[in-house]
Amino acid sequence: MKSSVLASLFATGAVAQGGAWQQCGGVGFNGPTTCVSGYACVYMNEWYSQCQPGAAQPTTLRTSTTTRAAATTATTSAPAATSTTPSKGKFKWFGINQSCAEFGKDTYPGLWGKHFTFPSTSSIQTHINDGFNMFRVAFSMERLAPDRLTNSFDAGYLRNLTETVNFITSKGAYAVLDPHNFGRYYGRIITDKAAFGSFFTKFGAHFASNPRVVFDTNNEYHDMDQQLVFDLNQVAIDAIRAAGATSQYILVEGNSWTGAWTWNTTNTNLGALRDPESKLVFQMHQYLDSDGSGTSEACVSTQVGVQRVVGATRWLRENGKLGLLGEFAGGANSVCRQAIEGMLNHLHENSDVWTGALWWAGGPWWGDYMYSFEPPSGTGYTYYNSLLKKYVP
Ligand SMILES: *[C@@H]1O[C@H](CO)[C@@H](O)[C@H](O)[C@H]1NC(C)=O
Ligand SMILES: *[C@@H]1O[C@H](CO)[C@@H](O)[C@H](O)[C@H]1NC(C)=O
Ligand SMILES: CC(=O)N[C@H]1CO[C@H](CO)[C@@H](O)[C@@H]1O
Repeated sequence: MKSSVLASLFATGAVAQGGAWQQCGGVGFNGPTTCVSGYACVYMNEWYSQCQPGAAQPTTLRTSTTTRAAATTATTSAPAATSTTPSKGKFKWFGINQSCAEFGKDTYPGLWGKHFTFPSTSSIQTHINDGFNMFRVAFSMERLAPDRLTNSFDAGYLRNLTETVNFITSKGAYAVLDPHNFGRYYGRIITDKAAFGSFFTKFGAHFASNPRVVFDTNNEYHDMDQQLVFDLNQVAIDAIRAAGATSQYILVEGNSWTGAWTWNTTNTNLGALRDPESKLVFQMHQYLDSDGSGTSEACVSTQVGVQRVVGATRWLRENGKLGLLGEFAGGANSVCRQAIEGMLNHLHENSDVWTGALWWAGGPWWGDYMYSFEPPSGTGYTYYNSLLKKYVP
């Protein structure tokens, strides 16, 4: 590009400068590649450069050589309060997992108010006021269908679950129904596909008339036969559709805890799942600690978020699929914050294939849990709400 053309672009203001912590480069990025005064565009990886505090070089377009050099001198100080808007793109969904109705795994059915509870509608309302529009409501299959997967549903648990769902959807948000069972029932891997199907026949029929419900086949299959994971997903899809729930999206999940970082090596067979309504969304999860388990406050690096999801982005695009990052979180520290912002910007940038993302987790019983997104004082909520709010649709 001729410098005169560039000069006129800058002169007319057609190309703005990136604000603090904004994306300023990367494959497929078309926004401003320079940063406001006091910030420099730092190369983080092929897909993501970011405006970080440092010497600004506001009028030069960077080559990867100069940005790589800048990266080596980048500061890692805590981020200033940001008021930037995220990169271009628009999510369909952005929200919070609501975890508590599946608590008390050692005690089935357990007692409401002692071993498990249901999400706080006032907390959900607080999130809705901030623009969040999807809530993934975890529950346990053992409490809904006690003793046998084929048994009829427990009326009290179903009523409480339905009340939570109806509260969410009556406010115009989406409710994900999340059987938080890891492909297991009373701790054993589910191998009876017909019984699994019968659960979803009843479940699909019960929620068939609510178009803002989103079905999830199961939370985080793991250490299971790959064909079985495929079959369980397909059986659930077929049962939900046959029960008359034809307008809703269905989230499928993969093996290996449905990890985004291992999707392209583990779960590629799931690309062959079939839905007569063509409304499947591939739900993946991603944590940013060293083993990806979401058990440490520490994130591997400021770039790890993007690094762990780019392969999934490529898989979704190459296979013509949609994805949802159904769980993500990081500790309340600046390394995690940069890693999460980079990852969300990448997803946002690729919102043609990524429908959105859901933080793990809200719920009234998380106490001082490092990722708690429960208002008003949850650790994750107080540290991350201002950042996450920027991505709501
Ligand atoms: C459902 O919620 C009510 C309170 O609204 C509670 O009294 C009851 O025990 C709950 N039952 C189950 C099975 O969750
Ligand atoms: C697979 O995904 C990982 C993690 O995102 C990525 O580093 C790797 O490049 C991907 N491989 C392919 C072939 O896309
Ligand atoms: C990463 C994370 O926090 N996972 C939790 C998911 O929820 C179950 C309980 O429902 C916990 O046991 C996991 O630790």
